[in-house]
Amino acid sequence: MNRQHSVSMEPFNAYIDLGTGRISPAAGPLVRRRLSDMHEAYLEPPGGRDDLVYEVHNIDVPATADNILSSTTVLYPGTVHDEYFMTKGHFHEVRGRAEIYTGISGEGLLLMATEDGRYAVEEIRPGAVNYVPGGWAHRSVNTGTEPLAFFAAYVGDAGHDYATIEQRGFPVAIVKGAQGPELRKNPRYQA
Ligand code: PAN
Ligand code: ZN
Repeated sequence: MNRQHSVSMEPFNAYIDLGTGRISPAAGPLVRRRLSDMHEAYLEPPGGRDDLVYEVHNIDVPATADNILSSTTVLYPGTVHDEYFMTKGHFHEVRGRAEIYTGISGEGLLLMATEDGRYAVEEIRPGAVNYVPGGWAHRSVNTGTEPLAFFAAYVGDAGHDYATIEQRGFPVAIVKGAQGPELRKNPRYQA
């Protein structure tokens, strides 16, 4: 069969600074999240603090199933009480949509959870490729002392469901222990 697909885009490059994780020149919108955008995410609220927690540098393509959306996230080091700085975390609105992360710089953990309360933790570091299957909510956590940067790519129609995590939380939190990162049960978690 000789079906022709209508061509609607031109090929292009984007450039990631492998030191900082930033994409420059900007290839799409930059999202910045501060503690005030996510104070309910931490086990204990951050009080009057309003630190910049992370930036998402997007590569702008239409959010359709024909495209692959991608971005880098730069997650700054820090803690709220003893809980490491982290992203809001989300399910994909289209639950079956998978995602790939790959570490660029710094060190951290990727916390994942299903709606029925299973969870998994994998490291994010340069060279690690994290495969997040459909149905797993995901949140990244900076457990190091430098910014954590990673690249993410996913099917364009996935969408982001933040509300489910805002309401139920993740089953565990990642906190700074005497020997390094530890998991702590989230007492407010609702399966
Ligand atoms: C990532 C995340 C990014 C920021 O690109 O969107 O790390 O985290 P939140 O979206 O949870 O604030 C991704 O998983 N996209 O689907
Ligand atoms: Zn995602």
